[in-house]
Amino acid sequence: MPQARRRFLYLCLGGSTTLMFACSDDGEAGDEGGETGADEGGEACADPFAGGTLLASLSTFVGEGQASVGVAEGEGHDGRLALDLGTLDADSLITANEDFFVRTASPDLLDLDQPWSIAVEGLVAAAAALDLDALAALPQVSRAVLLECSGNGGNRAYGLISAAEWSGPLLTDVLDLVEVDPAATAVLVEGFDEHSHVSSHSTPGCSWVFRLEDIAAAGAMLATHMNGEPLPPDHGYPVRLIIPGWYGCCHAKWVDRIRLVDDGEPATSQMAEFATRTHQTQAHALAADYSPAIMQQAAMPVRVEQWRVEGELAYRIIGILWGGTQLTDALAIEIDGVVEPVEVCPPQATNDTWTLWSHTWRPQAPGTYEIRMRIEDPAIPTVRLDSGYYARSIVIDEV
Ligand SMILES: Nc1nc2c(c(=O)[nH]1)N[C@H]1C(S)=C(S)[C@@H](COP(=O)(O)O)O[C@H]1N2
Ligand SMILES: [Mo]
Repeated sequence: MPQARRRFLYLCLGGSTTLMFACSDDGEAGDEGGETGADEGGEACADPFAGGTLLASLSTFVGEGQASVGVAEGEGHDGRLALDLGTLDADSLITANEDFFVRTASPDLLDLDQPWSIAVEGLVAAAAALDLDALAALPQVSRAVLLECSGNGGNRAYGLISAAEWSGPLLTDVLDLVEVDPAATAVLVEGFDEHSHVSSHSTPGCSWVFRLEDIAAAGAMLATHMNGEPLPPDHGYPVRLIIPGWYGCCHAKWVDRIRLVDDGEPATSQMAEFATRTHQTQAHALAADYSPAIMQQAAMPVRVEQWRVEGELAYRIIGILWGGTQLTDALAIEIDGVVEPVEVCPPQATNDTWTLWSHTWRPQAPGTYEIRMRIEDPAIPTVRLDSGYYARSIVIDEV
């Protein structure tokens, strides 16, 4: 069986309902069009390294820090764990719960001895307290969704990014349990954040204001499960917000308050703290002036493999493509100023989570090479990508 076909099957077997739907959708498209789909996947994704030998795998990029990569550090508000992206493969595109990046570990002042309750207040006919049974009684949805911290960077080898399958009720269904005042235009979702150890360098607290139409369009959910397990403590047990496509800072963990508000609502301190990193034009005073904190389409290499194929050395650059709001086949790679298209196979099938790609490379001389990705489609915004934010450099010793 060609390797590409195996990879495609791995993707389908990833344990995700959404991915399985994506696969069967692809299959149907293939049946109709006769071009793509699982059966033809092997041919479509020819493997230029078939029969070759993998000699080495380089995943240390020049000038990057390894802080908390694969090893949890700090506690409470300073608790961090970064995912080791160098090991990412087609069968680990859903991150295991214990490997999923952590930004803020479980608050030690969280009282889980009391039954959990979410206060729903503000512009509602009557304030309510929702317990976990009320959430469990609603229709449950499951969705593979990638989270990236808006502060993800080279200091942690870009490891503040991971994907999991989240399950729970839609936030819109939760709001239907209360009588929302017609004057309400937005909803503030807040998570518990009382730590006995207070961070020296970032503001504790996690609340964000979302327009009602944005939570409906994104399919925001109050997740109680992660990869089929109750949420782990560091990921928001017992309930967190998941708003597919938005930066991590919007996904409040340990959600205990939901407030219906109007356009006069001030921005929260997190909205101000993350204004630059979520690409706002400024830290606006009013929440209504913030644009949705969505992750634009982005891509970067995660490792460079050295192969011997038919007696020759060749390199295979493996990377990820994530974010964005529409599918693209316009990925391109720029190595020291030379741009080439990247054929992503199997192609990007969702913007909810990441897609792996690989690219064959034959550097002409040993040296340090900068790798930058591009999306060659002017209709797709890529402000962060184009700024060079995800450019990574690798040392090649042998050609
Ligand atoms: N209550 C609470 N929720 C929070 C945070 C926080 O500090 N407190 N951090 C946010 C940020 S900045 C990110 S990137 C994500 C990370 O989610 P994870 O730790 O499950 O990966 O959680 C968000 N939710
Ligand atoms: Mo974040």
